[in-house]
Amino acid sequence: MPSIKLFGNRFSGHSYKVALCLALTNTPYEYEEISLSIPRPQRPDYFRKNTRYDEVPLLLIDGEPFVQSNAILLQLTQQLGLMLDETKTTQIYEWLMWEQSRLGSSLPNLRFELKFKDTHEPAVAAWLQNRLVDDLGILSQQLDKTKRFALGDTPTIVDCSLAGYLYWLTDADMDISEWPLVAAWLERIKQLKGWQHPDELLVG
Ligand SMILES: N[C@@H](CCC(=O)N[C@@H](CS)C(=O)NCC(=O)O)C(=O)O
Repeated sequence: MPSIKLFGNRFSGHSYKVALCLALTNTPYEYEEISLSIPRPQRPDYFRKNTRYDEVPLLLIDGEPFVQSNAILLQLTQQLGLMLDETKTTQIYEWLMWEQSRLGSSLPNLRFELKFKDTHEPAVAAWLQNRLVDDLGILSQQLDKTKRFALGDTPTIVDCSLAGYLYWLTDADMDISEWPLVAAWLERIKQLKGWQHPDELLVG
């Protein structure tokens, strides 16, 4: 097994996606918290020199750097065989792209707006909330078809990606019970061996 090191942050669902994949596959890794309250230029040199975008997550596999959460998940499945499902490659790419442009954008930004910013922009929050409602509708439709996990009977990296921020939905002032299929799917992921809530998994 190669040496794996994850740099993340406890408030980052993008970091959680990667940590969740490693946890669900019982893959040993080292974790280091990067404080995002420190200005970017002052973050540790060994972190900055490996991140093109100055963002977490960063994953080192035998010292080789990988960035962008969904690209990291693809690397974990392709290079290390974690949660591998070669029959679903096209759908995996499709849903990872959708996640980045929709759910992985609307929810973290709404959460940031409502939980972390000192002053709120009601119009921005309303716009993000509308998008998030649409996104949870799309995810519900998919789960209605597949019944158990995002792409079928077994979990894939797509489940890790889509679930990235959803255990924090209350931070965005939304109630998961309004999307029962999504709530049941999150509960199903929760029952998988190795699952931990992001507040526990990302403590560093
Ligand atoms: N598209 C990126 C987004 C990563 C991202 O937005 N990371 C945030 C934390 S969740 C970050 O590191 N921001 C840098 C900062 O706050 O200075 C991914 O999926 O990895």
